[in-house]
Amino acid sequence: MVTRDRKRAADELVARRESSRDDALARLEATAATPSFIRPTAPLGAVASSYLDALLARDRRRAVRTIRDAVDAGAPIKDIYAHVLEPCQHELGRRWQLRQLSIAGEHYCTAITQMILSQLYPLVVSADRSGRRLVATAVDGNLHEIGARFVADYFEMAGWDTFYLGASTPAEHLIQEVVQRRADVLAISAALDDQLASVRQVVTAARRDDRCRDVIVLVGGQPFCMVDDLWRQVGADGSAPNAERAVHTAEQLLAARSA
Ligand code: B12
Repeated sequence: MVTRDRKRAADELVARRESSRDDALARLEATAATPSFIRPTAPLGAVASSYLDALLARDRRRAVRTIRDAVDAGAPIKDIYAHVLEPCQHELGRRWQLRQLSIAGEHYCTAITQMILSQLYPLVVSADRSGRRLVATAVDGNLHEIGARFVADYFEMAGWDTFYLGASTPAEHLIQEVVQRRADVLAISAALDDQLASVRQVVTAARRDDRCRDVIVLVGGQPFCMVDDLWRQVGADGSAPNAERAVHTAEQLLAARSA
């Protein structure tokens, strides 16, 4: 009896593994069909290409120099974010999924991008302050911190005071922070479908807390880029496909609220 149960359990495990391997292969094929995120004819396309080359060559000094040269040549910081750093990060993901880049390689490249974001930060702080306040983070379980960081930096460039909490902030602690910072907007980021439950948990916690009554909740990240009204389904006030549009959405929602 025990042996038969074990055999059935083993058969189920193999079947599950095979179907998840099939899913993984299907995803791989879909990614193979995705063209590179680096297009030499796009704005700052040549810089993006050189930056990616330097990352893949594991040449940190060249990567830093490439960005510094672009800034010195007058490239706006927003363009460096949107046309160099973001497509290069997405391209690393594509290559990782195609197994052209190891996990160690992706970690190395991402660490350089994070270092560069820190170096650029003094240029991100805008002289004109709007008096508005933002708390931004990746939801509980989400280790992808760069999307929320981009969002925070764009709000900072628009004159907001921003409080960026990094990766994986548990809902309860996040709500406390929103209250203590007197945030006008809470921006939360998810990268995978299985992080949507955490998103919903934060939105529900914010809605239940009277102190967050006036807080606008924005959600974003990959899953929200794939399904148009997913933000509505998780109970948020809005979403945006990128950091630039996130600022517009927040400002529109605030203006509509005070009209
Ligand atoms: C670096 C990286 C990691 C790093 C993150 C390190 C770090 N410190 O951040 C590590 C190694 C931890 C990691 C782990 C995993 N990763 Co990963 N990762 C990436 C990668 C290559 C880059 C992410 C990044 O930096 N993007 C750059 C930012 C700027 O772009 P963005 O996140 O899209 O954000 C923009 C918009 O989405 C939007 N946005 C984002 N957040 C918000 C929030 C709001 C409110 C708004 C309005 C807008 C907004 O604006 C941003 C700026 O314009 C991506 C590839 C990709 N396509 O993004 C894969 C990727 C996201 N990872 C993936 C996977 C599968 C994983 C793992 C499951 C792998 C594994 N088996 O362990 C784990 C999951 C970990 C976890 N629990 O979260 C997949 C997800 C596929 C999916 N959606 O199902 C991707 C897409 C790779 C791929 N091609 O398959 N990863």
